[in-house]
Amino acid sequence: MSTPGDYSAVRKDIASLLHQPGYDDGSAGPVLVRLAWHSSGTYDYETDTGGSNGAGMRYEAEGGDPANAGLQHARVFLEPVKAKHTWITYADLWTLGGIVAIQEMGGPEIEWKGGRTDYVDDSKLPPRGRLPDGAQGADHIRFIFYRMGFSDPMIVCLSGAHTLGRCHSDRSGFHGAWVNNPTRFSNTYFRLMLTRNWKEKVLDNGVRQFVYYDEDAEEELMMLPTDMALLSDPSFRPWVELYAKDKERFFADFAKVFSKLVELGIERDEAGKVTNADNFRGGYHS
Ligand code: ZEM
Repeated sequence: MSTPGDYSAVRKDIASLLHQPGYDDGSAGPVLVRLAWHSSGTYDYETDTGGSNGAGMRYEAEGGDPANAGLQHARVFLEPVKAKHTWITYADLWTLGGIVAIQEMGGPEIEWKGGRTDYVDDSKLPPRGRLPDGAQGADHIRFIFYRMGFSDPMIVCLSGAHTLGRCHSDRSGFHGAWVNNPTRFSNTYFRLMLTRNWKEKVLDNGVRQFVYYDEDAEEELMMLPTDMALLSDPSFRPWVELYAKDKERFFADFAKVFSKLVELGIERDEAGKVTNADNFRGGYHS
């Protein structure tokens, strides 16, 4: 137990569960980052629906979306933290999980504020299909991310998260990691994208991706079709080049854009208090 609002106690406990020797590359970090992103990335500006408020992945409508396959692992990793700090909402815990994981994996410190609600407002539920499909191209990525209010440079920057973690055949159908040190936050994704000779490959399950055999790592690394679209699109590409050569700039921009991501749909007053969360029904008192 901790005092309600003591987020530093929660941060500490998230940090100490990241080491998971039996799981993937030995870290819960990447899948926690994906949980934070998919919690928030359903947001639509025009209708003010979706986003992290409500922690909708607890329910089948959102949790069972094929786009969210595998994220139950992330939620299970965080369950002991919720059991210990019962006052925190899932919506806060799932977004904070990604923030702490990025920092612990060597990434930037990212501004994060609490106060999200677990109260499910039926009028705010996102339909399925709001999250991006890795098999598609630049038009699709723009359609998905413009809906959340992101620009082309922000899209490229956010995609740099693919320096973390891997694709799982039994989750998305894609297979492999983007870089050979996938539990360390860096700009390697951009550097490899630009400098390696990526070849199209159709996997046994019929899924199409791009691969490059890394002789040093003795491992085949991968890119999604949406990743490669950043390289071929004239508005995206200069940002790939910038982030590949300027790691500091990438870290600084990523910190800004990821904190914007986890704030989608959260309204605050000047003091930072959330004004569109029903905390009586969903928050501290639930
Ligand atoms: Zn991802 N992502 N993503 N992404 N992603 C996967 C894995 C991870 C796309 C996508 O289709 C996929 C962002 C944007 C986009 C992470 C973070 C962020 C996987 C593999 C796919 C298929 C899932 C699996 O099989 O387990 C597409 C199309 C995107 C937009 C164009 C953004 C934005 C992210 C955060 C800022 C992370 C960390 C992973 C690794 C998860 C893991 O379990 O290792």
